[in-house]
Amino acid sequence: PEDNANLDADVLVIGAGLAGIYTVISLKRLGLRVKVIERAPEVGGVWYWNKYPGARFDSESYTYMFTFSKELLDEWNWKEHFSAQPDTLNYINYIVDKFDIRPNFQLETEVKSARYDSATRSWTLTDSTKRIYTSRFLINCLGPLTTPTLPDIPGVADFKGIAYHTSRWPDDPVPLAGKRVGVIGTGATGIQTIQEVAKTAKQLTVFQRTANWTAPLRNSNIDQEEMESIRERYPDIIRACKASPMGFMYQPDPREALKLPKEECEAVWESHYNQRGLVKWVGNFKDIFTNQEANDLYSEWMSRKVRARVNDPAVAEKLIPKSHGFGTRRVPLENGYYELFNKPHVKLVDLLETPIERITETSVKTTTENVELDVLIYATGFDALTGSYEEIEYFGQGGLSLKECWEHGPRTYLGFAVPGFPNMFNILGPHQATGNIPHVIEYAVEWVSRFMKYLQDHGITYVNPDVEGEKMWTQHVFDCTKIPLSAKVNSWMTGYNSNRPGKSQRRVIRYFGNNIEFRRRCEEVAANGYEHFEMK
Ligand code: NA7
Repeated sequence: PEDNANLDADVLVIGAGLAGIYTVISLKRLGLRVKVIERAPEVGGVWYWNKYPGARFDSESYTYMFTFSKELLDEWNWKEHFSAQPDTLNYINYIVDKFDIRPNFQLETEVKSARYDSATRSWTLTDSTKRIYTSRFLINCLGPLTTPTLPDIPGVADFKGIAYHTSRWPDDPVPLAGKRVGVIGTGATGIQTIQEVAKTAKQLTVFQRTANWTAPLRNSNIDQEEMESIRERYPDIIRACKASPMGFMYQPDPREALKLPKEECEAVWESHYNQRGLVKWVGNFKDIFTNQEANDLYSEWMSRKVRARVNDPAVAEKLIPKSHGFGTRRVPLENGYYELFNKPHVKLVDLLETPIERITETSVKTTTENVELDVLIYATGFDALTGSYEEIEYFGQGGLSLKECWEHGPRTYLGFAVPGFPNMFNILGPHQATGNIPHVIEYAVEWVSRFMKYLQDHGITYVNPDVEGEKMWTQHVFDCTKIPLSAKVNSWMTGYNSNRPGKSQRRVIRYFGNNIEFRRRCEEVAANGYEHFEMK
Protein backbone atom coordinates (compact mmCIF):
# COMPACT_ATOMS: atom_id res chain seq x y z
CA PRO A 1 0.00 0.00 0.00
CA GLU A 2 2.95 2.38 0.29
CA ASP A 3 3.43 2.62 -3.47
CA ASN A 4 1.28 5.22 -5.23
CA ALA A 5 3.02 4.97 -8.59
CA ASN A 6 0.68 2.42 -10.08
CA LEU A 7 -2.39 4.47 -9.18
CA ASP A 8 -3.81 6.97 -11.68
CA ALA A 9 -3.49 9.81 -9.18
CA ASP A 10 -2.57 10.49 -5.58
CA VAL A 11 -5.90 12.23 -5.17
CA LEU A 12 -9.06 11.92 -7.22
CA VAL A 13 -11.54 14.75 -6.81
CA ILE A 14 -15.16 14.54 -7.89
CA GLY A 15 -16.56 17.90 -9.00
CA ALA A 16 -15.05 20.90 -10.82
CA GLY A 17 -16.82 23.69 -8.98
CA LEU A 18 -15.07 26.18 -6.71
CA ALA A 19 -14.28 23.45 -4.16
CA GLY A 20 -12.72 21.13 -6.72
CA ILE A 21 -10.74 23.97 -8.25
CA TYR A 22 -9.24 25.17 -5.00
CA THR A 23 -8.52 21.59 -3.95
CA VAL A 24 -6.40 21.14 -7.08
CA ILE A 25 -4.55 24.42 -6.52
CA SER A 26 -3.81 23.53 -2.87
CA LEU A 27 -2.83 19.91 -3.34
CA LYS A 28 -0.61 20.60 -6.35
CA ARG A 29 1.41 22.83 -4.05
CA LEU A 30 2.12 19.71 -1.98
CA GLY A 31 3.45 18.01 -5.10
CA LEU A 32 0.50 15.63 -5.25
CA ARG A 33 -0.87 14.25 -8.50
CA VAL A 34 -4.49 15.40 -8.57
CA LYS A 35 -7.19 14.60 -11.08
CA VAL A 36 -10.70 16.01 -11.04
CA ILE A 37 -13.57 14.16 -12.62
CA GLU A 38 -16.57 16.24 -13.60
CA ARG A 39 -19.72 15.35 -15.49
CA ALA A 40 -20.28 18.83 -16.99
CA PRO A 41 -18.55 19.84 -20.21
CA GLU A 42 -17.01 22.83 -18.42
CA VAL A 43 -15.57 23.75 -15.05
CA GLY A 44 -17.60 26.01 -12.74
CA GLY A 45 -19.97 23.73 -10.83
CA VAL A 46 -23.05 25.57 -9.69
CA TRP A 47 -22.00 28.59 -11.80
CA TYR A 48 -21.80 26.42 -14.90
CA TRP A 49 -25.16 24.74 -14.38
CA ASN A 50 -27.24 27.67 -13.19
CA LYS A 51 -27.36 29.89 -16.28
CA TYR A 52 -31.07 30.57 -16.05
CA PRO A 53 -32.25 34.10 -16.88
CA GLY A 54 -31.33 36.52 -14.12
CA ALA A 55 -28.85 34.27 -12.28
CA ARG A 56 -26.49 36.40 -10.19
CA PHE A 57 -24.98 36.81 -6.72
CA ASP A 58 -27.11 38.13 -3.87
CA SER A 59 -23.87 38.68 -1.94
CA GLU A 60 -21.54 41.53 -2.78
CA SER A 61 -19.16 40.28 -5.50
CA TYR A 62 -16.06 41.49 -3.63
CA THR A 63 -17.00 39.35 -0.63
CA TYR A 64 -18.22 36.26 -2.46
CA MET A 65 -14.86 35.25 -3.91
CA PHE A 66 -11.58 33.55 -3.16
CA THR A 67 -9.11 35.43 -1.01
CA PHE A 68 -6.14 33.02 -0.97
CA SER A 69 -4.18 34.83 -3.67
CA LYS A 70 -3.24 38.50 -3.44
CA GLU A 71 -2.40 38.41 -7.14
CA LEU A 72 -5.88 37.19 -7.97
CA LEU A 73 -7.38 39.95 -5.82
CA ASP A 74 -5.18 42.48 -7.59
CA GLU A 75 -5.97 41.25 -11.07
CA TRP A 76 -9.67 40.48 -11.09
CA ASN A 77 -12.09 43.38 -11.55
CA TRP A 78 -15.71 42.89 -10.66
CA LYS A 79 -18.12 44.55 -13.08
CA GLU A 80 -21.13 44.82 -10.78
CA HIS A 81 -21.78 44.93 -7.07
CA PHE A 82 -23.66 41.64 -7.53
CA SER A 83 -21.98 39.64 -10.26
CA ALA A 84 -24.13 38.08 -12.97
CA GLN A 85 -23.61 34.39 -13.72
CA PRO A 86 -21.67 34.84 -17.01
CA ASP A 87 -19.11 37.10 -15.32
CA THR A 88 -18.81 34.72 -12.37
CA LEU A 89 -18.14 31.85 -14.76
CA ASN A 90 -15.47 34.03 -16.42
CA TYR A 91 -13.94 34.60 -12.98
CA ILE A 92 -13.80 30.86 -12.35
CA ASN A 93 -12.22 30.20 -15.73
CA TYR A 94 -9.73 32.98 -15.09
CA ILE A 95 -8.65 31.19 -11.89
CA VAL A 96 -8.30 27.85 -13.68
CA ASP A 97 -6.06 29.42 -16.34
CA LYS A 98 -4.11 31.61 -13.97
CA PHE A 99 -3.12 28.65 -11.81
CA ASP A 100 -2.60 26.51 -14.91
CA ILE A 101 -4.75 23.64 -13.69
CA ARG A 102 -6.92 22.97 -16.76
CA PRO A 103 -5.00 19.75 -17.52
CA ASN A 104 -6.06 18.42 -14.11
CA PHE A 105 -9.72 18.21 -15.14
CA GLN A 106 -11.41 15.37 -16.96
CA LEU A 107 -14.77 16.73 -18.04
CA GLU A 108 -17.92 15.06 -19.37
CA THR A 109 -17.26 12.05 -17.17
CA GLU A 110 -19.90 10.90 -14.74
CA VAL A 111 -18.73 8.93 -11.72
CA LYS A 112 -21.21 6.20 -10.89
CA SER A 113 -19.41 4.40 -8.08
CA ALA A 114 -16.47 4.79 -5.71
CA ARG A 115 -15.07 1.74 -3.95
CA TYR A 116 -12.36 1.55 -1.29
CA ASP A 117 -9.98 -1.38 -1.37
CA SER A 118 -8.46 -2.23 2.00
CA ALA A 119 -5.63 -4.35 0.58
CA THR A 120 -4.19 -1.53 -1.52
CA ARG A 121 -5.52 1.34 0.61
CA SER A 122 -6.86 2.94 -2.53
CA TRP A 123 -10.06 4.13 -4.16
CA THR A 124 -11.42 2.94 -7.48
CA LEU A 125 -13.93 5.11 -9.26
CA THR A 126 -16.03 3.81 -12.13
CA ASP A 127 -17.65 6.13 -14.65
CA SER A 128 -20.81 5.66 -16.71
CA THR A 129 -18.79 4.01 -19.51
CA LYS A 130 -17.30 1.54 -16.98
CA ARG A 131 -13.86 3.14 -17.22
CA ILE A 132 -12.00 3.06 -13.91
CA TYR A 133 -9.75 5.51 -12.09
CA THR A 134 -7.61 4.74 -9.05
CA SER A 135 -6.08 6.87 -6.33
CA ARG A 136 -4.88 6.81 -2.73
CA PHE A 137 -7.30 9.56 -1.64
CA LEU A 138 -10.75 10.65 -2.72
CA ILE A 139 -12.08 14.15 -2.16
CA ASN A 140 -15.76 14.77 -2.81
CA CYS A 141 -16.50 18.29 -4.01
CA LEU A 142 -20.03 17.53 -5.09
CA GLY A 143 -21.65 20.82 -4.11
CA PRO A 144 -24.61 21.28 -1.76
CA LEU A 145 -27.14 22.21 -4.46
CA THR A 146 -26.33 19.86 -7.31
CA THR A 147 -29.19 17.45 -7.84
CA PRO A 148 -32.22 19.26 -9.28
CA THR A 149 -35.71 18.12 -8.36
CA LEU A 150 -38.67 18.38 -10.66
CA PRO A 151 -42.04 18.73 -8.94
CA ASP A 152 -43.82 15.59 -7.94
CA ILE A 153 -46.90 16.53 -9.97
CA PRO A 154 -48.69 14.27 -12.46
CA GLY A 155 -47.94 15.01 -16.11
CA VAL A 156 -44.49 16.62 -15.80
CA ALA A 157 -43.30 14.49 -18.72
CA ASP A 158 -46.36 15.30 -20.83
CA PHE A 159 -45.72 18.99 -21.51
CA LYS A 160 -44.97 19.47 -25.22
CA GLY A 161 -43.86 23.09 -25.11
CA ILE A 162 -40.41 24.25 -23.99
CA ALA A 163 -39.65 23.18 -20.41
CA TYR A 164 -36.50 23.44 -18.33
CA HIS A 165 -35.42 23.15 -14.75
CA THR A 166 -33.52 26.34 -14.01
CA SER A 167 -30.29 24.47 -13.26
CA ARG A 168 -30.43 22.66 -16.59
CA TRP A 169 -30.84 25.80 -18.69
CA PRO A 170 -29.37 25.33 -22.18
CA ASP A 171 -26.61 27.37 -23.82
CA ASP A 172 -28.79 28.17 -26.83
CA PRO A 173 -31.16 31.06 -26.21
CA VAL A 174 -34.62 29.99 -25.06
CA PRO A 175 -37.33 31.99 -26.85
CA LEU A 176 -39.16 33.88 -24.10
CA ALA A 177 -40.03 37.19 -25.78
CA GLY A 178 -43.69 37.39 -26.65
CA LYS A 179 -44.38 33.96 -25.14
CA ARG A 180 -46.75 32.69 -22.48
CA VAL A 181 -44.40 31.60 -19.73
CA GLY A 182 -45.08 29.83 -16.44
CA VAL A 183 -42.65 29.62 -13.52
CA ILE A 184 -43.20 27.06 -10.75
CA GLY A 185 -41.30 27.93 -7.57
CA THR A 186 -40.52 31.16 -5.75
CA GLY A 187 -37.27 30.35 -3.97
CA ALA A 188 -34.10 32.37 -4.60
CA THR A 189 -33.92 30.98 -8.13
CA GLY A 190 -37.58 31.54 -8.98
CA ILE A 191 -37.48 35.14 -7.80
CA GLN A 192 -34.45 35.93 -9.99
CA THR A 193 -35.94 34.11 -13.00
CA ILE A 194 -39.35 35.76 -12.68
CA GLN A 195 -37.85 39.25 -12.74
CA GLU A 196 -35.90 38.57 -15.92
CA VAL A 197 -38.60 36.65 -17.77
CA ALA A 198 -41.22 39.33 -17.03
CA LYS A 199 -39.19 41.82 -19.07
CA THR A 200 -40.09 40.23 -22.42
CA ALA A 201 -42.76 37.56 -21.92
CA LYS A 202 -46.22 38.26 -23.31
CA GLN A 203 -47.77 36.69 -20.26
CA LEU A 204 -46.07 35.39 -17.12
CA THR A 205 -47.83 33.15 -14.63
CA VAL A 206 -46.09 32.64 -11.29
CA PHE A 207 -47.12 29.44 -9.55
CA GLN A 208 -46.31 30.08 -5.91
CA ARG A 209 -46.70 27.53 -3.15
CA THR A 210 -44.75 29.11 -0.29
CA ALA A 211 -44.33 32.87 -0.54
CA ASN A 212 -40.75 34.00 0.05
CA TRP A 213 -39.35 37.08 1.73
CA THR A 214 -37.27 39.26 -0.55
CA ALA A 215 -35.96 42.81 -0.29
CA PRO A 216 -34.05 45.29 -2.48
CA LEU A 217 -30.70 44.29 -3.99
CA ARG A 218 -29.75 47.78 -5.26
CA ASN A 219 -27.19 46.56 -7.74
CA SER A 220 -25.04 48.91 -9.83
CA ASN A 221 -22.00 48.77 -12.07
CA ILE A 222 -18.51 49.10 -10.65
CA ASP A 223 -16.23 51.37 -12.65
CA GLN A 224 -12.44 51.25 -12.54
CA GLU A 225 -12.18 53.97 -9.92
CA GLU A 226 -14.66 52.27 -7.58
CA MET A 227 -12.95 48.90 -8.13
CA GLU A 228 -9.64 50.42 -7.04
CA SER A 229 -11.22 51.79 -3.90
CA ILE A 230 -12.81 48.38 -3.17
CA ARG A 231 -9.40 46.77 -3.72
CA GLU A 232 -7.86 49.08 -1.16
CA ARG A 233 -10.51 47.93 1.29
CA TYR A 234 -9.98 44.22 0.58
CA PRO A 235 -7.99 43.56 3.76
CA ASP A 236 -10.78 45.11 5.87
CA ILE A 237 -13.52 43.33 3.92
CA ILE A 238 -11.79 39.96 4.27
CA ARG A 239 -11.19 40.55 7.98
CA ALA A 240 -14.86 41.42 8.45
CA CYS A 241 -15.97 38.26 6.63
CA LYS A 242 -13.70 36.10 8.77
CA ALA A 243 -15.08 37.70 11.92
CA SER A 244 -18.70 37.22 10.90
CA PRO A 245 -20.66 34.12 11.93
CA MET A 246 -21.74 33.26 8.39
CA GLY A 247 -18.74 34.71 6.59
CA PHE A 248 -20.41 37.78 5.12
CA MET A 249 -19.09 41.30 5.51
CA TYR A 250 -21.88 42.27 7.89
CA GLN A 251 -21.90 41.51 11.57
CA PRO A 252 -25.22 40.88 13.30
CA ASP A 253 -26.14 44.00 15.26
CA PRO A 254 -25.39 43.09 18.90
CA ARG A 255 -28.44 45.02 20.09
CA GLU A 256 -31.79 43.29 20.50
CA ALA A 257 -34.87 44.45 18.62
CA LEU A 258 -37.04 43.57 21.61
CA LYS A 259 -35.09 45.86 23.92
CA LEU A 260 -34.98 48.90 21.62
CA PRO A 261 -37.67 51.54 21.24
CA LYS A 262 -39.83 50.77 18.20
CA GLU A 263 -38.80 53.99 16.42
CA GLU A 264 -35.12 53.17 16.79
CA CYS A 265 -35.58 49.69 15.38
CA GLU A 266 -37.59 50.91 12.48
CA ALA A 267 -35.06 53.65 11.68
CA VAL A 268 -32.34 50.98 11.42
CA TRP A 269 -34.55 48.76 9.27
CA GLU A 270 -35.43 51.66 6.99
CA SER A 271 -31.77 52.50 6.58
CA HIS A 272 -30.94 48.85 5.81
CA TYR A 273 -33.78 48.70 3.29
CA ASN A 274 -32.27 51.61 1.42
CA GLN A 275 -28.79 50.11 1.37
CA ARG A 276 -27.58 47.55 -1.10
CA GLY A 277 -27.12 43.91 -0.27
CA LEU A 278 -27.55 41.47 2.54
CA VAL A 279 -27.28 43.93 5.43
CA LYS A 280 -31.06 43.75 5.79
CA TRP A 281 -30.70 40.08 6.63
CA VAL A 282 -27.32 39.21 8.10
CA GLY A 283 -26.65 42.68 9.56
CA ASN A 284 -29.88 42.70 11.53
CA PHE A 285 -30.42 42.74 15.31
CA LYS A 286 -29.18 39.48 16.74
CA ASP A 287 -32.49 38.41 18.27
CA ILE A 288 -34.19 38.42 14.85
CA PHE A 289 -32.48 35.10 14.16
CA THR A 290 -33.36 33.34 17.39
CA ASN A 291 -36.39 34.95 19.01
CA GLN A 292 -39.79 34.47 17.39
CA GLU A 293 -41.23 37.63 18.92
CA ALA A 294 -38.33 39.75 17.60
CA ASN A 295 -38.58 38.08 14.24
CA ASP A 296 -42.34 38.76 14.15
CA LEU A 297 -41.67 42.48 14.63
CA TYR A 298 -39.29 42.61 11.70
CA SER A 299 -41.48 40.39 9.53
CA GLU A 300 -44.45 42.68 10.20
CA TRP A 301 -42.34 45.72 9.28
CA MET A 302 -41.27 43.97 6.04
CA SER A 303 -44.90 43.06 5.31
CA ARG A 304 -45.74 46.77 5.35
CA LYS A 305 -43.11 47.28 2.64
CA VAL A 306 -44.75 44.59 0.51
CA ARG A 307 -48.20 46.08 1.01
CA ALA A 308 -46.89 49.51 -0.01
CA ARG A 309 -45.46 48.13 -3.23
CA VAL A 310 -48.30 45.93 -4.46
CA ASN A 311 -51.48 47.67 -5.66
CA ASP A 312 -53.96 44.84 -5.09
CA PRO A 313 -54.19 44.16 -1.33
CA ALA A 314 -55.30 40.56 -1.93
CA VAL A 315 -52.22 39.89 -4.09
CA ALA A 316 -49.98 41.62 -1.53
CA GLU A 317 -51.29 39.30 1.21
CA LYS A 318 -50.51 36.27 -0.93
CA LEU A 319 -46.95 37.53 -1.45
CA ILE A 320 -46.36 37.89 2.29
CA PRO A 321 -45.05 34.64 3.78
CA LYS A 322 -47.25 33.29 6.56
CA SER A 323 -45.43 30.06 7.41
CA HIS A 324 -41.99 31.48 8.16
CA GLY A 325 -40.46 34.71 9.38
CA PHE A 326 -38.03 36.94 7.54
CA GLY A 327 -34.59 35.38 7.19
CA THR A 328 -35.53 31.93 8.39
CA ARG A 329 -35.17 30.70 4.81
CA ARG A 330 -32.50 31.93 2.41
CA VAL A 331 -33.41 35.55 1.56
CA PRO A 332 -32.98 36.39 -2.11
CA LEU A 333 -32.68 40.04 -3.09
CA GLU A 334 -34.72 41.75 -5.78
CA ASN A 335 -35.08 44.70 -8.07
CA GLY A 336 -38.74 45.51 -8.59
CA TYR A 337 -40.07 42.01 -7.81
CA TYR A 338 -43.20 43.16 -6.01
CA GLU A 339 -44.07 45.82 -8.59
CA LEU A 340 -44.18 43.11 -11.26
CA PHE A 341 -47.46 41.95 -9.77
CA ASN A 342 -48.97 45.35 -10.61
CA LYS A 343 -48.41 44.71 -14.31
CA PRO A 344 -51.22 43.34 -16.43
CA HIS A 345 -49.14 40.58 -18.01
CA VAL A 346 -47.95 39.08 -14.69
CA LYS A 347 -50.28 36.87 -12.71
CA LEU A 348 -49.81 35.19 -9.34
CA VAL A 349 -51.40 31.78 -8.80
CA ASP A 350 -51.48 30.79 -5.13
CA LEU A 351 -51.03 27.03 -5.06
CA LEU A 352 -52.02 26.88 -1.40
CA GLU A 353 -55.53 27.96 -2.47
CA THR A 354 -55.62 26.28 -5.86
CA PRO A 355 -53.04 23.48 -6.12
CA ILE A 356 -51.79 22.17 -9.44
CA GLU A 357 -53.78 19.06 -10.40
CA ARG A 358 -51.66 18.13 -13.35
CA ILE A 359 -49.47 19.32 -16.16
CA THR A 360 -50.91 18.65 -19.60
CA GLU A 361 -49.35 18.79 -23.08
CA THR A 362 -50.04 22.51 -23.30
CA SER A 363 -50.88 23.81 -19.85
CA VAL A 364 -50.72 23.79 -16.09
CA LYS A 365 -54.08 22.80 -14.71
CA THR A 366 -54.94 23.92 -11.19
CA THR A 367 -58.12 23.09 -9.29
CA THR A 368 -59.76 26.20 -10.76
CA GLU A 369 -58.10 27.04 -14.08
CA ASN A 370 -56.17 25.76 -17.05
CA VAL A 371 -53.19 28.01 -17.82
CA GLU A 372 -52.02 27.51 -21.42
CA LEU A 373 -48.27 27.99 -21.79
CA ASP A 374 -45.53 28.04 -24.43
CA VAL A 375 -42.70 27.77 -21.91
CA LEU A 376 -42.71 26.15 -18.46
CA ILE A 377 -39.84 26.84 -16.09
CA TYR A 378 -39.25 24.63 -13.08
CA ALA A 379 -37.54 26.68 -10.36
CA THR A 380 -38.28 23.84 -7.98
CA GLY A 381 -34.95 23.52 -6.21
CA PHE A 382 -32.63 20.69 -5.31
CA ASP A 383 -32.25 17.52 -3.34
CA ALA A 384 -29.87 19.48 -1.14
CA LEU A 385 -26.61 18.28 0.43
CA THR A 386 -27.25 14.54 0.44
CA GLY A 387 -28.82 14.23 -3.05
CA SER A 388 -25.48 14.41 -4.85
CA TYR A 389 -24.02 11.70 -2.57
CA GLU A 390 -26.94 9.44 -3.43
CA GLU A 391 -26.20 9.71 -7.15
CA ILE A 392 -22.89 7.87 -6.64
CA GLU A 393 -22.58 4.48 -4.98
CA TYR A 394 -19.92 4.73 -2.30
CA PHE A 395 -18.51 1.56 -0.79
CA GLY A 396 -16.07 1.78 2.09
CA GLN A 397 -14.27 -0.86 4.14
CA GLY A 398 -15.71 -4.34 3.68
CA GLY A 399 -18.17 -3.05 1.08
CA LEU A 400 -19.90 -0.75 3.59
CA SER A 401 -22.48 1.31 1.71
CA LEU A 402 -22.71 5.06 2.35
CA LYS A 403 -26.35 5.00 1.33
CA GLU A 404 -27.05 2.54 4.14
CA CYS A 405 -24.89 4.42 6.66
CA TRP A 406 -26.83 7.60 5.90
CA GLU A 407 -30.25 5.99 5.59
CA HIS A 408 -31.52 7.85 8.66
CA GLY A 409 -29.59 11.03 7.86
CA PRO A 410 -25.94 11.88 7.34
CA ARG A 411 -23.37 11.25 10.07
CA THR A 412 -19.85 12.59 9.76
CA TYR A 413 -16.82 13.67 11.69
CA LEU A 414 -16.46 17.47 11.26
CA GLY A 415 -18.43 17.15 8.02
CA PHE A 416 -15.10 16.14 6.50
CA ALA A 417 -14.99 12.39 6.94
CA VAL A 418 -17.10 9.29 7.58
CA PRO A 419 -16.00 6.26 9.64
CA GLY A 420 -15.53 3.21 7.44
CA PHE A 421 -14.66 5.33 4.40
CA PRO A 422 -10.89 5.71 4.82
CA ASN A 423 -8.86 8.20 2.80
CA MET A 424 -12.02 10.05 1.81
CA PHE A 425 -12.79 13.70 2.56
CA ASN A 426 -15.86 15.79 1.79
CA ILE A 427 -15.73 19.50 1.08
CA LEU A 428 -18.99 21.37 1.73
CA GLY A 429 -20.90 18.16 2.27
CA PRO A 430 -23.55 17.58 4.95
CA HIS A 431 -22.81 18.69 8.54
CA GLN A 432 -20.08 21.12 7.49
CA ALA A 433 -20.19 24.90 7.96
CA THR A 434 -21.89 26.94 5.22
CA GLY A 435 -22.63 30.62 4.64
CA ASN A 436 -20.36 32.63 2.36
CA ILE A 437 -19.56 29.64 0.17
CA PRO A 438 -16.20 30.63 -1.40
CA HIS A 439 -14.86 31.53 2.06
CA VAL A 440 -16.22 28.35 3.57
CA ILE A 441 -14.61 26.35 0.75
CA GLU A 442 -11.28 28.09 1.28
CA TYR A 443 -11.20 27.11 4.93
CA ALA A 444 -12.36 23.53 4.30
CA VAL A 445 -9.85 22.96 1.50
CA GLU A 446 -7.04 24.49 3.54
CA TRP A 447 -7.90 22.32 6.54
CA VAL A 448 -7.91 19.15 4.41
CA SER A 449 -4.71 20.23 2.61
CA ARG A 450 -2.90 20.79 5.91
CA PHE A 451 -4.05 17.35 6.97
CA MET A 452 -2.82 15.86 3.69
CA LYS A 453 0.57 17.51 4.32
CA TYR A 454 0.64 15.95 7.77
CA LEU A 455 -0.16 12.53 6.29
CA GLN A 456 2.52 13.03 3.66
CA ASP A 457 5.12 14.11 6.24
CA HIS A 458 4.34 11.11 8.43
CA GLY A 459 4.19 8.57 5.61
CA ILE A 460 0.57 7.76 6.42
CA THR A 461 -1.41 5.91 3.75
CA TYR A 462 -4.54 5.14 5.77
CA VAL A 463 -6.74 7.58 7.64
CA ASN A 464 -10.16 6.81 9.02
CA PRO A 465 -12.22 8.76 11.56
CA ASP A 466 -13.45 6.80 14.55
CA VAL A 467 -17.06 6.23 15.54
CA GLU A 468 -16.59 8.21 18.76
CA GLY A 469 -15.62 11.30 16.72
CA GLU A 470 -18.63 10.83 14.48
CA LYS A 471 -20.92 10.47 17.48
CA MET A 472 -19.62 13.64 19.11
CA TRP A 473 -19.80 15.69 15.91
CA THR A 474 -23.28 14.46 15.02
CA GLN A 475 -24.45 15.38 18.52
CA HIS A 476 -22.91 18.84 18.15
CA VAL A 477 -24.61 19.30 14.75
CA PHE A 478 -27.96 18.32 16.29
CA ASP A 479 -27.38 20.65 19.26
CA CYS A 480 -26.78 23.53 16.85
CA THR A 481 -30.34 23.20 15.53
CA LYS A 482 -31.83 24.11 18.93
CA ILE A 483 -31.40 27.89 18.75
CA PRO A 484 -31.80 29.36 15.23
CA LEU A 485 -35.33 29.91 13.96
CA SER A 486 -34.09 28.86 10.50
CA ALA A 487 -33.64 25.32 11.81
CA LYS A 488 -37.35 25.15 12.66
CA VAL A 489 -38.96 25.84 9.27
CA ASN A 490 -39.30 23.73 6.14
CA SER A 491 -36.62 24.56 3.57
CA TRP A 492 -33.80 22.86 1.70
CA MET A 493 -31.58 23.85 4.62
CA THR A 494 -33.61 21.64 6.93
CA GLY A 495 -33.58 18.76 4.47
CA TYR A 496 -37.19 19.30 3.42
CA ASN A 497 -38.02 18.33 -0.15
CA SER A 498 -41.64 17.60 -0.94
CA ASN A 499 -40.69 15.99 -4.23
CA ARG A 500 -38.50 13.21 -2.90
CA PRO A 501 -39.92 10.18 -1.11
CA GLY A 502 -38.89 10.15 2.55
CA LYS A 503 -37.71 13.76 2.49
CA SER A 504 -40.93 15.64 3.06
CA GLN A 505 -40.13 16.03 6.73
CA ARG A 506 -37.24 17.97 8.22
CA ARG A 507 -33.86 16.24 8.51
CA VAL A 508 -30.64 17.51 10.02
CA ILE A 509 -28.40 17.73 6.96
CA ARG A 510 -26.92 21.19 7.39
CA TYR A 511 -24.63 22.57 10.06
CA PHE A 512 -26.48 25.39 11.82
CA GLY A 513 -23.49 26.38 13.93
CA ASN A 514 -21.46 29.39 12.91
CA ASN A 515 -18.22 29.52 10.98
CA ILE A 516 -16.13 30.88 13.82
CA GLU A 517 -17.10 28.01 16.10
CA PHE A 518 -16.69 25.50 13.27
CA ARG A 519 -13.15 26.71 12.59
CA ARG A 520 -12.32 26.73 16.30
CA ARG A 521 -13.35 23.09 16.64
CA CYS A 522 -11.51 22.02 13.48
CA GLU A 523 -8.34 23.86 14.59
CA GLU A 524 -8.54 22.14 17.95
CA VAL A 525 -8.72 18.73 16.28
CA ALA A 526 -5.66 19.57 14.15
CA ALA A 527 -3.72 20.95 17.12
CA ASN A 528 -4.38 17.71 19.00
CA GLY A 529 -2.71 15.69 16.25
CA TYR A 530 -5.97 15.03 14.40
CA GLU A 531 -7.74 13.38 17.27
CA HIS A 532 -10.39 10.79 16.44
CA PHE A 533 -8.62 9.87 13.22
CA GLU A 534 -7.02 6.45 13.13
CA MET A 535 -3.85 6.61 11.00
CA LYS A 536 -1.48 3.98 9.64
P1 NA7 B 1 -35.62 26.44 -3.21
O1 NA7 B 1 -35.23 27.55 -2.36
O2 NA7 B 1 -35.66 25.08 -2.63
O3 NA7 B 1 -37.04 26.79 -3.85
C1 NA7 B 1 -37.80 25.86 -4.57
C2 NA7 B 1 -39.15 26.47 -4.85
O4 NA7 B 1 -39.93 25.56 -5.62
C3 NA7 B 1 -39.96 26.76 -3.59
O5 NA7 B 1 -40.70 27.92 -3.79
C4 NA7 B 1 -40.86 25.52 -3.51
O6 NA7 B 1 -42.04 25.71 -2.78
C5 NA7 B 1 -41.16 25.32 -4.96
N1 NA7 B 1 -41.60 23.96 -5.23
C6 NA7 B 1 -40.87 22.84 -5.09
N2 NA7 B 1 -41.62 21.77 -5.41
C7 NA7 B 1 -42.84 22.22 -5.74
C8 NA7 B 1 -44.03 21.60 -6.14
N3 NA7 B 1 -44.11 20.27 -6.27
N4 NA7 B 1 -45.11 22.38 -6.40
C9 NA7 B 1 -45.01 23.71 -6.28
N5 NA7 B 1 -43.91 24.37 -5.90
C10 NA7 B 1 -42.83 23.63 -5.63
O7 NA7 B 1 -34.66 26.33 -4.50
P2 NA7 B 1 -33.96 27.51 -5.30
O8 NA7 B 1 -33.37 26.90 -6.52
O9 NA7 B 1 -34.88 28.65 -5.48
O10 NA7 B 1 -32.84 28.00 -4.34
C11 NA7 B 1 -31.85 27.13 -3.85
C12 NA7 B 1 -30.68 27.90 -3.32
O11 NA7 B 1 -29.87 28.32 -4.44
C13 NA7 B 1 -30.99 29.18 -2.62
O12 NA7 B 1 -31.32 29.05 -1.32
C14 NA7 B 1 -29.70 29.97 -2.80
O13 NA7 B 1 -28.78 29.63 -1.81
C15 NA7 B 1 -29.21 29.55 -4.13
P3 NA7 B 1 -42.11 25.25 -1.20
O14 NA7 B 1 -41.24 26.25 -0.52
O15 NA7 B 1 -41.52 23.86 -1.17
O16 NA7 B 1 -43.52 25.31 -0.86
